[in-house]
Amino acid sequence: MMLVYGDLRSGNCYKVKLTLKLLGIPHDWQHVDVLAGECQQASFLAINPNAKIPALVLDDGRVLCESNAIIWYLANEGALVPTSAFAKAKMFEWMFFEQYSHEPYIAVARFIKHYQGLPPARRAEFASLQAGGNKALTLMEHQLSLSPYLVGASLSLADIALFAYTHVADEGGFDLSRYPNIQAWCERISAQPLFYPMPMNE
Ligand SMILES: N[C@@H](CCC(=O)N[C@@H](CS)C(=O)NCC(=O)O)C(=O)O
Repeated sequence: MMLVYGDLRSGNCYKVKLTLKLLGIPHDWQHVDVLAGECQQASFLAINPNAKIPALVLDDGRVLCESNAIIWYLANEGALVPTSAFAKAKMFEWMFFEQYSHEPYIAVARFIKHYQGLPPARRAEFASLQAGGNKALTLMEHQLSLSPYLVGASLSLADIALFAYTHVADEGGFDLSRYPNIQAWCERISAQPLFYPMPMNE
């Protein structure tokens, strides 16, 4: 059975769990406590020398890292992947956007505020992340005023990748009440029959 190394407090790991659950894929999950520094331990570095979770280990021992590569592998051209070449490319556009223009602001602000308790030494950095995070949310809000999901009428990996940190963006100081279309989209995703919620406030 495939094995995922991850910590469900991390949006990057949670998106892997959510994809597995939505697709009903049997798997084992090995908790790696990112806050306790377990990614830096030799036993984990043997799996991912980049010292980051999530990491997926297949039955034959092959390892796949990077959350969006993992969910792409898991989805395997199935229900969470659009069929036309252009729509598929739009899905990847949003997934690359997530890693470069969304996660570096929203996930980091969340870490500083929610997990580090906004220490004085990081307050200026925290404040500087707000503009980038709100820009990303504004772009999503616009797209979601045009279509129920980020790529048209159906749930895709783009939604899963961006839902992971967006739905807990308030923990990073972002006011989601400013983004009604994002809020409605979060509710739409949470209403999926096989939806799996992120464990909260751990
Ligand atoms: N681009 C990577 C980012 C992975 C990443 O940054 N993971 C964090 C947790 S969210 C991590 O493992 N950090 C290791 C550490 O802080 O020691 C992905 O999408 O998988």
